[in-house]
Amino acid sequence: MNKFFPDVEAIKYEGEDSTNPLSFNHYNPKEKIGDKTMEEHLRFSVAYWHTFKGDGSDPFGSSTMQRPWDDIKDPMEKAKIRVEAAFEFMSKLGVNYFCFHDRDIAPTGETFKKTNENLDEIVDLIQEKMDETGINLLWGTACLFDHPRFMNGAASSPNADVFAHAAAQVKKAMEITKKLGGENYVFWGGREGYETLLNTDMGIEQDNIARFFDMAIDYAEKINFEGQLLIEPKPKEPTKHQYDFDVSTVLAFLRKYNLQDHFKLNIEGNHATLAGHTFQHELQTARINNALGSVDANQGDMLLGWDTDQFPTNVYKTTMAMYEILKNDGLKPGGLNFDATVRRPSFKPIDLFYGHIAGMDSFARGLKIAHKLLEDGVFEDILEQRYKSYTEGIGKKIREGKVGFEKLEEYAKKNEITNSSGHQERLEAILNSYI
Ligand code: XUL
Ligand code: CO
Repeated sequence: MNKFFPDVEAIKYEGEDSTNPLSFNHYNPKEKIGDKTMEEHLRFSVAYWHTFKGDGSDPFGSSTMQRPWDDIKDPMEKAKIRVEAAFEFMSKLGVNYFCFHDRDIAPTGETFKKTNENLDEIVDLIQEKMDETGINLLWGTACLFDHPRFMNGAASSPNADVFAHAAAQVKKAMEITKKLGGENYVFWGGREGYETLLNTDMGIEQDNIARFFDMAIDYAEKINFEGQLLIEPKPKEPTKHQYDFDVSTVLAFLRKYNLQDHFKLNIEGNHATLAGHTFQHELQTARINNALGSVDANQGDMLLGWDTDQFPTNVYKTTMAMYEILKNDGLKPGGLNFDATVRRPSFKPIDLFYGHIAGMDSFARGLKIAHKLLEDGVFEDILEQRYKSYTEGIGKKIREGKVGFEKLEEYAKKNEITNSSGHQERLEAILNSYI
């Protein structure tokens, strides 16, 4: 496989001192960090939509990207060449997983039936390539937001015919995900949200989404799909207000409709920041609720209020993300999917390698630093000290539910309060010394 990216050989780990831009400085797949190799910890995945479909167009201009399949006109032919190129790219990069939307991999046909036939043909080709390379499917999903029929949402559309179409599409997407051995299946809200409450009944729309998820659970069971179902929160874009706003909103939704045992969350870096949280906040909120499933590894730009889907190169953020992931005992069967795209002026095919290498090295560094922080018990010891008052005396009784307001009033009347400093600045300096 050396047809589409002839100037690039397999990317290798060359250590921190290497200046070869087509090498890893930190990601050394077989190196053990604690009890697992880096490859097992990180479970990197390439996003088909950005890397093999992204053309660099934005609301102000047309495509900029130069890609090996640009000259091919026939849509099915193009889809096949993309598959070939994708597997050459992923093999050279040394990534073991990929993710796709149904509409990324195959073109739509005149009818729904023809669209599914197109999908089947491409899925067979993908299967062949997966067998040949050993690359696996991290997750599949359905694109329920691009086609004009989904202008008002999919499962939340006020039009029941749209709901039905979305169900048919997810049914097929689950089937192909299962066929390809997908380890997870993702639901991202797409256009499940609203523009104005003047024409929206949130109650009906959210009940309908829950009904849709019930059906998805039933169908997964029916076809014996054993992968993890994931919901990906996002606060805005494309709709003004997305129903899957953030981790807490999704957890409340799942609990309201008694769906919490069936889903975990796929947390995306830039979606967290758009919701006004840090990436780590969202990861920890999911982790403490036993709902951290997978990660869309990217970053935003703090000066922009939209989803820039940049490759994650901020080592502070990758460190704190890996800290949460290690505390979660990993992500498996989830992984780190680069839901990230090169910038519009990074239009050369080689930039796809640079982008992924930068993301992989940043997460590998984050993993090493987070592991050291945990090994040294840096923040663990501080937390233990900070919450010590709950391990004995009145605090222990509070934790064990042995006292109420009256007993606490008695206690409070007799006891002076002495607070301790949070030492935040010192902690930030310690973190700096590890980074
Ligand atoms: C959109 C987004 C999606 C999902 C999959 O912001 O993140 O690409 O990851 O539908
Ligand atoms: Co995403």
